[in-house]
Amino acid sequence: MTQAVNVTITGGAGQIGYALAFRIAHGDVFGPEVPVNLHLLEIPAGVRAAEGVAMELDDSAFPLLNSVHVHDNARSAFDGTNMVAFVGARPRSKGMERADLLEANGGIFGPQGTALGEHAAPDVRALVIGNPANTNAAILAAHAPDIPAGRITAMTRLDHNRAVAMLAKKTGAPAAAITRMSIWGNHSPTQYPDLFHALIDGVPATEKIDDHEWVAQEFVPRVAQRGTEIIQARGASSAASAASATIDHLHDWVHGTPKGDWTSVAMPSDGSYGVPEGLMCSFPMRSINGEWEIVQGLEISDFSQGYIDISVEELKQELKIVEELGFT
Ligand code: NAX
Repeated sequence: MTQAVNVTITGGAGQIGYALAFRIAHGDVFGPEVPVNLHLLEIPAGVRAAEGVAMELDDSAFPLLNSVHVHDNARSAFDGTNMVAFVGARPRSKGMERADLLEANGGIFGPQGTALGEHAAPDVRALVIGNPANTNAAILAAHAPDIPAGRITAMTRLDHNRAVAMLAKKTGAPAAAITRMSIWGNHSPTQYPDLFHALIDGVPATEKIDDHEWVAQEFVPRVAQRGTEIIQARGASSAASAASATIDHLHDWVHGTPKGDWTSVAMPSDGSYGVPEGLMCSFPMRSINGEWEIVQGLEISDFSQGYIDISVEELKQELKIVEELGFT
């Protein structure tokens, strides 16, 4: 057996954490040869519940689960960690302004970024799921300047998977036949799911969907609002699908994206496609040798550019607020 990896989940007792921990313990990220030490970080009020999750993980007798630890402080939770899923965040409460939400989360992701930078293993990979995910990741990165830029990411894989599923339903193709979907911008209602480079069984999706009306009126808004649709039906926000998307992101990061395909990841821009350098923006992304690389050379129509510009503008505004608050 190879050496065990340390994986930390923040918010480990929450709904997403509860679904995610079991998938990681089962070996769904690193594969069947790599044992895992799982670390669950919670706020003090969540520690007892996290202990319950740890008990259930023990009771599952996963062959790959080396150990489970519950933490109430970031320093011990990140000590020697190789991978962190940042799920725990401050949710938006009724009447809360965006600036208040960003401030509350800055108070979480600033100190957690410092702890990550000081205690994580040199090869750490971080994925922020907790909202507002892109800007939380930007705050985290600003507090961990020694971690290479591409090692701190934010999740748009759930949006990506939702877009694949919606195109599959529309065309009658199985989800597995759809490749090269892209999510651009912010993980927020301004995100732009882009099917203009997508393939269905290797054939451009635009040969089946040449209807901009459907894209503008149905596809883009429904992908962006899918989270609300789930809440209305389930009475709770997406959890298993969010955990599954987290697994997909982390799995592809470690093992690479399938040949000929790509996925969507929010990472600091290198200036590609005119997105300001450093902005934590979602792009079509390939994973090669364990590193994310922005897919280059895609032709962006005026139709698509209009959407991308709006989302990038929102990201710039969020960043400006947290800069003014002193978090970056
Ligand atoms: P829950 O409220 O069920 O769980 C969150 C957990 O985090 C709680 O147990 C809480 O005690 C813990 N927590 C809060 N602050 C913490 C801190 N400072 N350190 C450690 N733990 C802390 O929420 P859940 O449904 O699991 O969602 C978690 C986050 O994911 C939310 O911010 C949510 O908005 C976000 N989502 C992001 C998605 C994405 O695609 N990027 C999709 C799903 C989800 O909406």
